[in-house]
Amino acid sequence: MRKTALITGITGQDGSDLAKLLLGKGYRVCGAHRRSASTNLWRCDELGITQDIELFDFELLEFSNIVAVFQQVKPDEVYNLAAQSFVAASFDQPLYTAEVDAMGVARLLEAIRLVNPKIHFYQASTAELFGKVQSVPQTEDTVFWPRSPYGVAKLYAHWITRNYREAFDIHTSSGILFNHESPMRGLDFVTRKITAGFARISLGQQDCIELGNLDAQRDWGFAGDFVDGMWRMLQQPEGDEYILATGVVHSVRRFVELAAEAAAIPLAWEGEAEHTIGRDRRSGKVVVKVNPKFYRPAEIDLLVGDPAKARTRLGWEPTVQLPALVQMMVEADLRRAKDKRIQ
Ligand code: NAP
Ligand code: F7E
Repeated sequence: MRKTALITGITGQDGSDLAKLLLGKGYRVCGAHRRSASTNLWRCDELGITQDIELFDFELLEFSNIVAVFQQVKPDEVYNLAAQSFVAASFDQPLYTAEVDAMGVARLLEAIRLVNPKIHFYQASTAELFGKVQSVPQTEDTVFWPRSPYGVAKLYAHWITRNYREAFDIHTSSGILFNHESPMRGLDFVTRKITAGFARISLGQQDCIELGNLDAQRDWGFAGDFVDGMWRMLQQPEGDEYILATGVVHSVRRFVELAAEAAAIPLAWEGEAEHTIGRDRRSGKVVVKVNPKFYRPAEIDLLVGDPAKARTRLGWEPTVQLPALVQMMVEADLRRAKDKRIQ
């Protein structure tokens, strides 16, 4: 029988990518999005799937709204991808972040308990739980030490998801996902800020990219691989927790170099720390500079995951390495910049 999936955060990077994957598998896909005067479905539009999704007004802060949507949709699987997902913003809006990213998940789980405890539930956990990392690489057994209000809120969500599995026997899973990117990434995040920046610079639409900590190191994978891992988790006989990661780490500085190369801008670094700049060797213009306003009150220096459990139990493999990912993102942003439609 045709399965029904409800995806919260359908307007986001992962929500739109997962919707495409599930439509390809024959699912009825229902997308939950925040009501607004002008809902922005550009990602679903670009993927050519907007007409194939049933859309529902949905707000994680409103319990009765969540229950009503569950009753209407009657989902077999719920993927909770909605969140205030920008770590830097969580330092300025910690209470709002907790309401959405922590209590929002408790509301969803309560709604499942009330409406249909047979629903399979996916929670978007995060490598941010590891924060000040206590071992390298991080596994499902590594001790958590979140470093931002976002990470702390997601830690509550992670534990309440496990608790509903243990206490109420609900099929809940958490994917502890390391950073994953694609041409659909939001412009606030460092990868897309860099690829969109170099695309615009190469077309004369922008002068310079201002960045924060160039020495932060991340395990960046491809979002398309990661949404496939989410689906695999909900097909298992039992709910569980899995790391999805590539196991390979690069610095923000290295990401900048790869993106400059993909945009055919020869880059030369000068200076150190907050005085670091990157020049276009041909023109001598400064195209990258550090602005301490992008430093975080508490930083995570290094995240790198070990996806062995997902590999063994789910048969999951990351397929895209960073240079190819950067190339894909820069090419997409060059196409968009030519049409002046970067968003
Ligand atoms: P994203 O692009 O920022 O998308 C977040 C989605 O959540 C958007 O559709 C947003 O809607 C929606 N949303 C925000 N607040 C909401 C609320 N109060 N009620 C209903 N919807 C709300 O994030 P993403 O990169 O796709 O990530 C998906 C999930 O995975 C998030 O939970 C994120 O925290 C988590 N995660 C992401 C990564 C990563 O590297 N991408 C890694 C680990 C975990 P609007 O369009 O209305 O803003
Ligand atoms: O920062 C440094 C910044 O904002 C990555 C979210 O999807 O992944 C993401 O969180 C690193 C940090 O991602 C700038 O300080 C330097 O060290 O791209 P980001 P994030 O904070 O790792 C996790 C797993 C999630 O769960 C989150 O939802 O890059 N950095 N300069 C900068 N970061 C930004 N945003 N902007 C800069 O100018």
